[in-house]
Amino acid sequence: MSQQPQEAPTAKYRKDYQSPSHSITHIDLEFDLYDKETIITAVSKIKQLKGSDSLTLEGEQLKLLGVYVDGKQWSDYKETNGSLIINGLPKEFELTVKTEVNPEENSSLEGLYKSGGAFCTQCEAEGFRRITYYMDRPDVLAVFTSKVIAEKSLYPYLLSNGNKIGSGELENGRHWVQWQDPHPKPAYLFALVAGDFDLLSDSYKTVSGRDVALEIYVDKGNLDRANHAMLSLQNSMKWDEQRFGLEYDLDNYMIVAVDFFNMGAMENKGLNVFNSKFVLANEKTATDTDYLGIEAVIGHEYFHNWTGNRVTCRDWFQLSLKEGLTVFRDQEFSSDLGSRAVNRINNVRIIRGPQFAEDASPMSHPIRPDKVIEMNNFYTLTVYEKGSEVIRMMHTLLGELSFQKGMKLYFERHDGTAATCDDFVAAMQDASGVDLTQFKRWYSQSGTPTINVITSYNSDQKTYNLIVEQSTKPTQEQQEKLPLHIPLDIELYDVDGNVIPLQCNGKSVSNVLNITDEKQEFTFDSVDEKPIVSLLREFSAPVKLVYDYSDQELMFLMVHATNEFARWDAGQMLLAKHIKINVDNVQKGEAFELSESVLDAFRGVLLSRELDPAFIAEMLSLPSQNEVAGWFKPVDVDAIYSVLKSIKVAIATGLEDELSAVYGSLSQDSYSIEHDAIGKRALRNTALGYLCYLAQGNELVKLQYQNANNMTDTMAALSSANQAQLQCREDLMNDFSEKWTHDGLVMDKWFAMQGTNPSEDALGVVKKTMNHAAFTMKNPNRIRSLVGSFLTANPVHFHAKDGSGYLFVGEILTELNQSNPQVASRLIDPLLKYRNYDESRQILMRAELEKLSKLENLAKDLFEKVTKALDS
Ligand code: B3K
Ligand code: ZN
Repeated sequence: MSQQPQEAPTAKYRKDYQSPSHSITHIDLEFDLYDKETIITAVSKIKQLKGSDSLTLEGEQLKLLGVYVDGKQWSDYKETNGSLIINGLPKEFELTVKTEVNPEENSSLEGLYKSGGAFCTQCEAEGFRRITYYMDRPDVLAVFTSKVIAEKSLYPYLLSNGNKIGSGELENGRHWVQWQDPHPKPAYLFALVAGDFDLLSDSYKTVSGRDVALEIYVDKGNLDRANHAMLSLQNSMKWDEQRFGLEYDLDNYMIVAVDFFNMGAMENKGLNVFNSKFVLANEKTATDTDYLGIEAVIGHEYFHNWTGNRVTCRDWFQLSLKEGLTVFRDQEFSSDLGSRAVNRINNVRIIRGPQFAEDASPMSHPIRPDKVIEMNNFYTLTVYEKGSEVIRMMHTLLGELSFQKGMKLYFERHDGTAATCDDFVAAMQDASGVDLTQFKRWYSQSGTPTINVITSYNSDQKTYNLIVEQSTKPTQEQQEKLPLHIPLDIELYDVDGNVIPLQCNGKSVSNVLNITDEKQEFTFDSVDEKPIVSLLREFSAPVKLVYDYSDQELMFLMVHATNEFARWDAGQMLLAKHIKINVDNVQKGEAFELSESVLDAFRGVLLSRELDPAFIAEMLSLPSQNEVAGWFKPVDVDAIYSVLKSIKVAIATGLEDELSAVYGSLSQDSYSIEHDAIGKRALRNTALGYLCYLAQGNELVKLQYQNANNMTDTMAALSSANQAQLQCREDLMNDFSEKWTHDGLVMDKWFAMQGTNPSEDALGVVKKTMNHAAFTMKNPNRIRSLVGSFLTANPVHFHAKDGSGYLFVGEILTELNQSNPQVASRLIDPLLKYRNYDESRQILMRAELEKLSKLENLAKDLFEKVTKALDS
């Protein structure tokens, strides 16, 4: 068995890419599945492409049982740490590699492992090398055949990619099924599942009339929770045909829901493996947010079939080629099916909150990284979400029609191959004629650009002038920054809210300005009065906007901006101004203040009869504590918490009548997940989130909890009780836990409440909760719900001055470094940002990082992040 590397892990660089030395056209796998000793036989057809007669294969945590070339035992090989080097090979040969692995002991949930009673695999990014020695890189594409053998009574379903081509019975109660995937693919898209499930079957007729069998496999007893996933899959298939002209290419599409999974889901060809969180839902167990999450993730994995699987990545530095693009596609899917404005708002919250924070952290990297130690560390908000923003900017610059032409050309050129981000941009440029040369810097430059805007009006000339300056601060790994090509979408209004058409030299011009220089000036003519400008409409670029808006202008835009996103954004900017003023007040020991006019602006929104309730709910939601933290250095955690709470109480007090009226008028008798119904619930529960701070709060929350006929309303009550620390909190929490202890997935919601509990003894509560019957450190969902929410959403207690929060997290990370390094590496992020805090907190946080850096057997995952943080 090869060991974890003892010497310092080494980095790989994008610039060092070399094409593969050999091709593998076919691989024929056989799995003889046993809990502790699974034997894998891999027979590959290999051709030499370059000069040398030796072949290097990757492998980790494997017991090598034998190597054969063209059927003959081969001894001219060397097994090193992480690789197998086979020498003296012919130009073309059949290689057989026999390995043994221990799925039961595999707690990393990478490679072949047991999830509950089932065997399953996770191979992206580099997990296939934990199954057999192979050229485990995305630019080696082979036709996979897989034979799966296991005990029939325990594992009646034996699944792998593609079409079933054979099956049979064996002695000793074992059976086998053989699969073949006709589409050549890299090893990271391989999957195997063996288990006993309930099965939901349906079908889909593609646009060209082919019937596709759709199958969703869930744990026994969960069949009534799979319908929404099935509907979402059918909707995804239809949407991709209609909007992108892309049809599914196999006769079956299988999804398996498993409880033990490191991330959301995995797009393995024809056999997606999903975290059960993103499959299972009914109104009793899932919130509206869960339903929407399922739709988005089912869509995302399905859309990967073209953007990821049919065209894959040449190397892992190109990850955003498939992820940024597929996130863009899933965002468009959700927006076309639901509310575009609400979707945009939620995506922008992620960019402005955690993604901007990542850009400013020791882990900052371009959407196409240049240097990687552990690939799993780069499945980041930058690669995914900022990557999607980069695709969206191209969409804005080209327009839907040319963008779709670009997609078509991309598939014509690269279908069935492994491509690069440059290939994608080239297709977009060639199909549209839009010059994207400078735009490509978005792929190589990290950090968040700032756009500074100064405006002036000339009443004699009737001209309006915009001076736009852009700059990007140096990031840890990249000091030099160049000007980017930034699409800046703007609109002008007259005092009555009418749109003033944009004209330059008498000619009408686009709303989207091309910002390409460090400093640029735009002059618009025929502007008859001093206008009000709406800037960065639709968040047309992932940048920080600096513009000196007055309160009055923002209140005007909240009402008159034609773009719904811009209205919401004006509300957020107004809140931001007053949050900043009050943080300053708190720090100076002065009183909290919020003017009547600000309250009036939100009163107007609340009383609007035209606006969609879902949108009003977003307008009334404050920026998160984490987003606000990004505006300050050093971050004053306690002051920010107290200001956000004071704003809540001020709005609740000032708008009590309106909030109560809205709350009373929006109750619904039955539950449906139509968007209209979701919107009403969202607004009603937003109102509750304010009213809970008032005298009536305790009764109101208790009543809602008792009367709720769906999980959305139950959780809204529980979360209000939690945040406002209501007297009923404990009773409601106990009731919930008694009802759901048997169901880990539902209990995750409860664990998150414990993780974010604002009581004095928050950490004590978290520690105690770790002994709850439904909690286990083996399940990533449980860890993220309890410990993850403490770290990311309970800043006051995670950052407790005595360092107790940091110490606790250090201990958890030490444990996870052994059992599941990928999960450890996700959790550590808040600790990396220690430089943002005051000196005494910095010292305490750094001490934990230093302890971790000295761990024996520190996994590559943590090594990479800890080293970067300590170097900062
Ligand atoms: N491609 C997978 C993520 C794999 C993560 C590996 N650590 C899911 C997705 O983005 O669709
Ligand atoms: Zn993806």
